Amino acid sequence: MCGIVGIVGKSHVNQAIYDALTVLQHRGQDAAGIVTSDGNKFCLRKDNGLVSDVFRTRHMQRLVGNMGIGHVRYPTAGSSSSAEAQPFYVNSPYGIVLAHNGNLTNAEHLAQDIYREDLRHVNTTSDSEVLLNIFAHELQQQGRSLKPTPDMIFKAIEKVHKRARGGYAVVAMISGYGIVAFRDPNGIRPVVFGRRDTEQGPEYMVASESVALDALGYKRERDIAPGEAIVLTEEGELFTRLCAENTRYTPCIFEHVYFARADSIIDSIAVYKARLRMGEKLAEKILRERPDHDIDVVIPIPDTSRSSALELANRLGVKYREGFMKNRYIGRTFIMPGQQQRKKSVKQKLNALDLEFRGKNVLLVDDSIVRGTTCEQIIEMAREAGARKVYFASAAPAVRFPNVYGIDMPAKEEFIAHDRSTEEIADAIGADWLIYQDLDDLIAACIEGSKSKVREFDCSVFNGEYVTGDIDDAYFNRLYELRNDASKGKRAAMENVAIDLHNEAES
Ligand code: PIN
Repeated sequence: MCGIVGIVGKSHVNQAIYDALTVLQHRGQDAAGIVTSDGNKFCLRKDNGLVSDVFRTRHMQRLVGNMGIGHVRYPTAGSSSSAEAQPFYVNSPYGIVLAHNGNLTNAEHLAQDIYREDLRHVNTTSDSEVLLNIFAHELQQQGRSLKPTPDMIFKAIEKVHKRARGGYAVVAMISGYGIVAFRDPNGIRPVVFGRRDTEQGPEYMVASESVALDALGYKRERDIAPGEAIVLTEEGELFTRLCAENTRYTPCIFEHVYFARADSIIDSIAVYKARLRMGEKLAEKILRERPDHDIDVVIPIPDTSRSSALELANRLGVKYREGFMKNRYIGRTFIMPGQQQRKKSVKQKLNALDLEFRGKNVLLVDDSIVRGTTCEQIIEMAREAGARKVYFASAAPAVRFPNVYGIDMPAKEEFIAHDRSTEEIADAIGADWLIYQDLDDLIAACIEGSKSKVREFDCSVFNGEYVTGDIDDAYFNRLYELRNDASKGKRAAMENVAIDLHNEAES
């Protein structure tokens, strides 16, 4: 998962983009980048690390200009080297930089086309660089002119949608001209824009989540629609156009389950409200399955599940207690790719408050169960803290299928729910009872009570139905090679060798 931001302002935007990226930091902690446009020159800083590590005063001072774009990265495919940090840059037909959130499912095929047909060169395995080159090529096809027109840009984006498959929310900047943002025809990944009025005229901002607009004092205008593009010029003009045929509004439901911040509004759905309703629905299911349950206390596994656990407890009429305390100064999972290290980190992150567990039947609530490794350890911690019975509820259904639209999930075989029934999963994680949210209830929780036009979602991680319709076994096999823990370890080792060689060469 990644976060994107773009601002066309009336004064230097470096600080504002930095601040927006820190607000979007939960979407990716692996790398960060900012590009600003100063006249006809781009100023770029990007590297691996958290926003606060990547940008020092000296970098910020160099990032001058009244418009710019930024990115925080969580790696999805390929390597996680700093060369693949975003934004990417091309210098033809204009100076263009681009950052995106999502994943192109036909990136390999497109990379070959770029080389053979478009006669362009991509220097990394990043699908963002592929997307940038496709966009640049299609813009070039619109004819020669010193600056593009909105019409040329929209026509190029129409072509991009015809060639690209997958989920993508994109922000790009054309040197000396303006910012462009667009969203895939299914609206899988979120992107929203807002406006702030100043004495010099309006300033515009696009971002992955509305919470970034709030923090910077921008008023949320609306989400960018599936297949829609917006052009924001340096002069403060705004143009929009629907650039795809056959659009379908099927955003990723996992944003609401876990990824997005609770205070964001995505596709006119308040994420916080959706999570409260997830708790409500879970409570109804519990009461259906065990009307005479013996739950003494509901305890969330911090942080995401708090809102659903709270409403679940309310509905059951059972106490809600904070039984786990989280150390906020740990949690960068990207430095621990292997299973062993992942196991070790849970105890460092969470501590159980014995007094909330001793002698009680506890219902632990988490947003989802993916590998099942952390929940297994948490259940063990609850027992060590003296719980009599440990029940476990997941605010989402069982995760059984890989995500192909930008969420870095393990290979199919690594999901705890792979080839297991709910009872078998309960056994495997050591729970006395396991309750999963039903998919219909999850969908209803996101939609009910909102003003959203969304009526369906991409729920592929739960039901294996991929809304782009282009995912086959061959794709999964390639994904498996990239994502299983063994190959991740191997890749990390190879990267280390490369770093060692580089260091040797430098010393
Ligand atoms: C919680 C995020 N959430 C916790 C992500 C763990 C699955 N895991 C998905 C549960 S928070 S496991 O936002 O960081 O607070 O099933 O793989 O063990």
